[in-house]
Amino acid sequence: MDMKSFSLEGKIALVTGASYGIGFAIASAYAEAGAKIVFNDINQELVDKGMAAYKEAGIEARGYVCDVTNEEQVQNLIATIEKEVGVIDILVNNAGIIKRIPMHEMSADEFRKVIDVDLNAPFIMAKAVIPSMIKKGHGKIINICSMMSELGRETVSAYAAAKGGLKMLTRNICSEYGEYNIQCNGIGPGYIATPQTAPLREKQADGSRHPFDQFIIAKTPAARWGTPEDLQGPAVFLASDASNFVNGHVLYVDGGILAYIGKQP
Ligand code: NAP
Ligand code: GCO
Repeated sequence: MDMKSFSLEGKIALVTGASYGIGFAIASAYAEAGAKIVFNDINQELVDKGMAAYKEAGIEARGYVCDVTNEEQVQNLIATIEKEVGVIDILVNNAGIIKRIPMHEMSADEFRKVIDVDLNAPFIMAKAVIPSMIKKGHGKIINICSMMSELGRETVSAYAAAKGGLKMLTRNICSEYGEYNIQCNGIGPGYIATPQTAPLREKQADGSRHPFDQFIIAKTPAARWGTPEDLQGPAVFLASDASNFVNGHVLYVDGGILAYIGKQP
């Protein structure tokens, strides 16, 4: 086997919402594998924070302000990247939000907002890059899904609805564009230690672990939270030629959560 098929040398990768956390870790791995990195975030402050972090890691990245839910801004972003950097080979739909509110207390606007960022935006982004990918003769689209693409839990109805929908959008992009040599796959991270999950790991007043923290450790055969770095190898694989016949798949990177019934009492 030619190990060069795992290389991203010469590829252009756009990772959304990649100033920190999972997106930053994935983009950093892509840079190490040889890709040129482009990222966006919701405001200038976050883009500046991201630019400083990439610089510190020795990565030459380009950052743009763009709200992924705004189709006009997204179309402008893609046109600018094509002009300033080139046609995008790899798109990672990473930007996301969560609202933890019991469903019967959630307003329809709050529900819509989550669906907008976590489901409508990946559609808007993918729609914007696919025409150039078709012309170029290949493309990789990677949607960051979730445990909630498969499982429910209290307070995350909108997030679960969006991430379940994102799994099906992944399969549909595969179905519709596979013939153009475009592969669309998902990554389903387990519980990963990032600012998004910080409230679930906060220490209790007496210094003990948050009950949700204990619950996740018990629910994960690996007996730990994941790190953004745990997602790097799978993300490089799905962006590289080594996965050219992998399409419409969600690769769960969860320390075994989905395989496990839970600790017996
Ligand atoms: P995150 O807080 O979800 O970071 C995502 C980034 O996207 C942030 O910089 C965020 O900005 C940005 N963003 C939000 N709305 C945006 C918009 N409309 N346009 C552009 N950018 C926007 O952190 P994360 O934990 O690294 O999560 C990354 C992805 O992985 C998300 O899709 C998340 O759902 C998914 N995920 C996370 C976990 C986990 O355990 N952490 C597990 C499974 C899946 P702000 O900082 O202003 O919000
Ligand atoms: C939650 C968490 C999760 C994770 C992740 C799991 O409140 O349950 O935030 O939804 O972030 O998406 O894969």
